[in-house]
Amino acid sequence: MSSRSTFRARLLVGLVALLLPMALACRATPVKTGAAPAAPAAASTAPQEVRVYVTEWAFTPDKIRLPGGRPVTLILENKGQLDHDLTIPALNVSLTATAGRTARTTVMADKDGTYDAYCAVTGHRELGMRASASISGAGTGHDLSAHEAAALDASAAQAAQHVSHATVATTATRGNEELAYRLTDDGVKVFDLKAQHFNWEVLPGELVDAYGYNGQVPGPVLRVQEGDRMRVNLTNELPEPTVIHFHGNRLPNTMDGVPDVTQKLVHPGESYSYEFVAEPAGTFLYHTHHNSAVQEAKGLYGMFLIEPKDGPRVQADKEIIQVLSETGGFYVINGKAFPATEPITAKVGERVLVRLANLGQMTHPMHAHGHPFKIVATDGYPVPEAQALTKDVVNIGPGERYDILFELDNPGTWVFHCHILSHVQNKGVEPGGMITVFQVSAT
Ligand SMILES: [Cu+2]
Repeated sequence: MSSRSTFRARLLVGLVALLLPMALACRATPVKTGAAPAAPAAASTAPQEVRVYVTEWAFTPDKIRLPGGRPVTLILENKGQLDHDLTIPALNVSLTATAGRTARTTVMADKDGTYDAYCAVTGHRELGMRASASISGAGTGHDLSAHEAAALDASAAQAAQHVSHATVATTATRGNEELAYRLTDDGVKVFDLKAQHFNWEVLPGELVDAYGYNGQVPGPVLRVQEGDRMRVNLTNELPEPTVIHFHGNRLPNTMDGVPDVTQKLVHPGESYSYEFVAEPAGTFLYHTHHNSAVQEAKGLYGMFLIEPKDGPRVQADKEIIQVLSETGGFYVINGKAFPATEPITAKVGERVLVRLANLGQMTHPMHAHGHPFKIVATDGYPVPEAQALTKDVVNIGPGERYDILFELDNPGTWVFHCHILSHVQNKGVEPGGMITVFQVSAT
């Protein structure tokens, strides 16, 4: 080292010592941002900000670079739907950012090296939330060159762009939105469905050619009460004819939606109305019944829920809908492949009802970690309590529905997934596909 840089290093170390007695007294111990120096004269000893983005199930960047020998403010920005932390044992860092929030801490990084970093929330490390933190320049009072600072900024900016893109992808497009109805003067609940052709994002940046109702895969949820008179207006905006079949519920033959058997095809630009009394109560479906192997696989399906008129059959704190399918070469739950599938969050002591439906063309053995579940309804029909099987795998075939009830008593990050292991891949890469993270918090 040249005498000039040695002198500069000593000067910087001296300045740090002068301005940061607390930080130096507890080296490698996080100090509150408030304790960081507000020293306009010493730009190089102001904490260097290092921003890390976190989402399910990754840190960006996953190779975190920290300048050594000076205070560093670590900023953890959580763009995900679950709480996460950034834990770096070697630096005594344990920084928690709740979903959608940002947290920060200032540390002195004074030992060169590369250290393990991860999310310490139970199960998250195992799901791939690992990173490394590299410190360089410790002991020299090394201040980042303009070039290094610019490189760090650029990588943070790139990370920001990357993560915000992912966030848009996983939250801006969702299926299963509950469809509002209009009530006519004579008490008919009217729903409007448009069959449309669009691109659907199954994974961040991964668009598949889709057909769907009202721009969604699965289409919007139709929820009514047993005994309601309902009308569904279908408008065909597809480049080909279509129809709707209501699947599982009782209805007049003329409303069954089978082309050339009960009705004529609805051609592009045409509309057709289905009207019937909703019965019985249960978990039912609606889907196309024309050119089905193409149209249904592209996403022309949705949930049709008829609630019992005398209140729910099963008391649950939370209802989750999961529609399985294979779309555009991806194995999807509610139109998304893991890690874009929506996590289920609940607390110990809660009861979670999952309405599981299969609108794909394959059978999927869905397996729950951590908790068994009770099968409380099959194809919409209630299972008498004495016959309700307790299982941790339910094999669901095309067109079937199972209502399964979890009684949560085991905190942790569990997964609920298809046990055909090529179905938990995205085009051959594991993990992906039909996996949902089931986050059970202790309180
Ligand atoms: Cu499967």
